[in-house]
Amino acid sequence: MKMIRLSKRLMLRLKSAESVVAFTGAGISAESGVPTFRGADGIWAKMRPEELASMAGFLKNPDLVWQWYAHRKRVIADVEPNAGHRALVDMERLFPHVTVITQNIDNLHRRAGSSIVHELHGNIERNYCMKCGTTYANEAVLAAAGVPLCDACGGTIRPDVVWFGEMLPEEEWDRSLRAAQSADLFFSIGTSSVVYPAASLPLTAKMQGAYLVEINPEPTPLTGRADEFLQGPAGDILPMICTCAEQERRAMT
Ligand code: BV8
Ligand code: ZN
Repeated sequence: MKMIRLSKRLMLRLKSAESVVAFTGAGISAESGVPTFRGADGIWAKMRPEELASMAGFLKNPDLVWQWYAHRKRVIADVEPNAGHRALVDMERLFPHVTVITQNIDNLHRRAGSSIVHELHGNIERNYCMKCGTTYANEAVLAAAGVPLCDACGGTIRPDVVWFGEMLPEEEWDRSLRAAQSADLFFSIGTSSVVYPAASLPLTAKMQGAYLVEINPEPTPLTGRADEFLQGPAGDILPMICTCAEQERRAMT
């Protein structure tokens, strides 16, 4: 594991921070075995997001879209949270307020034990009828051959995720915006920062005075605006940040 040096400014923020936000994308789940979107082996390498993760795509070919979500549901059911997810849980021991804002639909932050998780793009473990709203767990929809239909009204069931062109869940968005606006320290972790409005949150936080740290093995459109860029895998860097924060904050007591 490549040693990463944290700047004096970050050490000072780790010592004094009250409210910390961790904003995550597919990269934090890569080390669990969940393919990213735009990575080389990424899902999108083979298909265009708009085609599958959109109402137009679903109406055009519901079978293909359901096969794709059924595949991702099975992949995600077989993986476990990794050291990166666990480090964000550990942060709750070190800082008074820790908020996870995620673009991931894989439920791994909840499974790791994070207390406050705002899912901006939904959750692949939830499904609902587009006609009457009845909700369904994965067991029920994965048992169906082809496109699952609602027992109550015969309507078509869809995964409870946000498709391109769809609004984000209002409450999750409002809470995420408030958390970003009151953060002392904002980590942008494992995201290519290209999908909006989610990608606007890091700069919203910075404009409100947060110290903005990006964690990613590759630079992104955000890198030039971040206060600090820690280049490497989240599963290595986040536990290291927890160790440093513990030392800095212990020195305080
Ligand atoms: C909306 C759920 C409005 C479904 C998802 C032009 C300009 C700006 C915006 C737009 C535009 N044209 C269209 C838009 C809007 C569009 C958008 O932003 N498009 C982009 C592509 C330009 N946004 C929308 O449509 C949003 N809705 O705008 O509604 C509206 C207004 C009025 C009325 C009605 C509507 C909805 C967007 C949500 C779509 N749903 N997911 C599903 O998953 O199936 S988006 C999905 O893709 C993810 O949730 C995530 O947000 C995104 C993928 O990005 P990342 O998670 O960052 O993953 P990626 O693979 O790209 O990057 C991984 C990174 O990790 C890499 O940088 C890699 O280096 C790094 N990494 C790899 N390994 C590691 C690592 N990092 C750390 N550790 C490692 N080990
Ligand atoms: Zn129904």
